Amino acid sequence: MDELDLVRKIAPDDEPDDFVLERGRADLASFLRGWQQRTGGAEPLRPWRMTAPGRVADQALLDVIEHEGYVVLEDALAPATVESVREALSPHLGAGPFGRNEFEGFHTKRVYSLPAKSRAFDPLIEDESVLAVAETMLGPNFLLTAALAIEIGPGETAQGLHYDEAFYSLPRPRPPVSLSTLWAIDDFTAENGGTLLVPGSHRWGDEMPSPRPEVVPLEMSAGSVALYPGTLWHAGGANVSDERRLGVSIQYVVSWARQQESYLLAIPPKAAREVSPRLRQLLGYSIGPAFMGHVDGRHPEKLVRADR
Ligand SMILES: O=C(O)CCC(=O)C(=O)O
Repeated sequence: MDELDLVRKIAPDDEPDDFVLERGRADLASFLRGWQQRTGGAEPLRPWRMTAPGRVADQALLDVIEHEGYVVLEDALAPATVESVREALSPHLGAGPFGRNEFEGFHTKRVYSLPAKSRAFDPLIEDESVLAVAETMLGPNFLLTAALAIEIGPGETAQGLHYDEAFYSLPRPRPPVSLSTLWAIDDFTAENGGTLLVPGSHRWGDEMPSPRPEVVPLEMSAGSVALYPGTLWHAGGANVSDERRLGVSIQYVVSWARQQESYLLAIPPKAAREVSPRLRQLLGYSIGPAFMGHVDGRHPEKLVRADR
């Protein structure tokens, strides 16, 4: 079989219909209308913080990310969803070890590979507002690259500043190849380890400017989510409180990059049948243009369906 035969065999008309997802997008005007209705127009739109606009990405939201390097959607999760995430994590965190190095944090617990552990995390991973931003930023067929919980305990010191896609050796400045989200399961405060962000640092070149610019602590209530490109410099904050700070980090990447977590091993075909088609696609049971990800010349979805 030559290369063209392969393309004909697996893409695009060989793709299952539910892989081509059409999502409605609200325009700026309708976002602002909704926001004004919720706030009575009384509250000014702060530059980097918004009330979750519902299940849409919006140019206003993308503009804030582009300008500031991050945005916070407040109250993006219902309290019941926050609690179900906390419950799903509790057995893993209770028993789980602390970090193994400075980066993971010696007073911090991490639970990796969340989609392999519970369906409680799916509403976060599949949040339509986040996915719409990801699609605009990363293009079609983007993938999940990491999904982990981070519980910063009392006594933790601040993590080293870094950006999440540093391991892709691509010269900066450049557009991001990944989108990071950080969901607050506890309130994030400046005292309990709220993430330290460097506004505008997504535009930096390869070197960190000197002197080091000011960091801003990410303060947000439980149920909120921060979105930032994988090029934004940030760090977990020091926890000088006596409470733990639980967050869930979910990251997406362009379709052509290797995922950080090996989801096809963590959620093999038999288990993948039990998750939604959209999540399967994000895990990597999908084809990136033109035929990246094929299995023996076929769409991976066929393997999942056949493996009964
Ligand atoms: O949990 C946080 O606040 C961020 C941690 C972080 O950036 C990381 O571990 O890569």
